Amino acid sequence: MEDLLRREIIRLKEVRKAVILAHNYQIDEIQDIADFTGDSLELARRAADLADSLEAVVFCGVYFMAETAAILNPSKKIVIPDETAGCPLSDMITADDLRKLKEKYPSSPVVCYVNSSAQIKALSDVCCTSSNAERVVKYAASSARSPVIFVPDRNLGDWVRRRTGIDMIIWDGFCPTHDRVLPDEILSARAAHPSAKVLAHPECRAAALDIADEVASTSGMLKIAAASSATEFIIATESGLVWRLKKENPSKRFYSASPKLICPNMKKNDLHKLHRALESLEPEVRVPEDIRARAHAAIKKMLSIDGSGK
Ligand code: CIZ
Repeated sequence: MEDLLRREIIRLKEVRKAVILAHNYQIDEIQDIADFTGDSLELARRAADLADSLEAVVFCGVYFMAETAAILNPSKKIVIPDETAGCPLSDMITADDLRKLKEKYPSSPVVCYVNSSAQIKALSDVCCTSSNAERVVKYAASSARSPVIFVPDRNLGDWVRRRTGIDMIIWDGFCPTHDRVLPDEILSARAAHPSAKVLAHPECRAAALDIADEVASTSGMLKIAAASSATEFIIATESGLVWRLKKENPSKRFYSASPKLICPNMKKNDLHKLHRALESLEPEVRVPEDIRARAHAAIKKMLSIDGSGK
């Protein structure tokens, strides 16, 4: 049955001239059938570089990621298998909240984490990802004398502030999946696997980051795991990445730092919904042109600061 569904997905993909992009946190079956798996920036770049012969992108991730792909590539149809796959972190700040903050600190540059809505990106000077946040904030600070406004993730903002000493006004948002990982859970995982290296995502709390061996984005973790002489790793980020880490490093072992590291929104897309999305090319993700153009400027600014992206 599943095989039939997979074959149908591959057939429809050809018929629709579509490409399937999947985030590193998607379920295993989706990662396996996708044309490309990556973090939100890598996926958005793929979406922006599509061959002219392709007409649609089925974006398997959460809404803001598909929106980022739509911002970068207005000429293609961007479809998401489940449009209710939202991001509580991105919902923790509204455009009004950010407008008020900008009024309060009119000379402060605004840096927004990619986990934000198109409206928030449109109100920001520059966007960042978890791997380039430090570089982007340093750039923003060098271009102004006022503190840098950072939205919406307090843990990533705090991590950058602690690394750089830059004066920052940090919004109090958080990713519920990463924020609930407790240092004690990491310590127990380490006790069970004493030679494992702990890799933690900067969306985790400071107390968890402080006991990690390395703090990295998902693309950073993939690079570290591949290059390291260590053979065991405890992974403090959403569990979907463990699948890809194992696949790309079959001789190494990976353990999730906590059973809580499952994002319910990332797990909403499945093969049936992917099939339906390919069949109907719905639900489509659209961004109004005035917002898209301004959000695009904030993303382009990031790319110019960090030419290599993630
Ligand atoms: O940028 C992304 O895709 C996210 C949300 C996390 C990461 O570190 O890749």
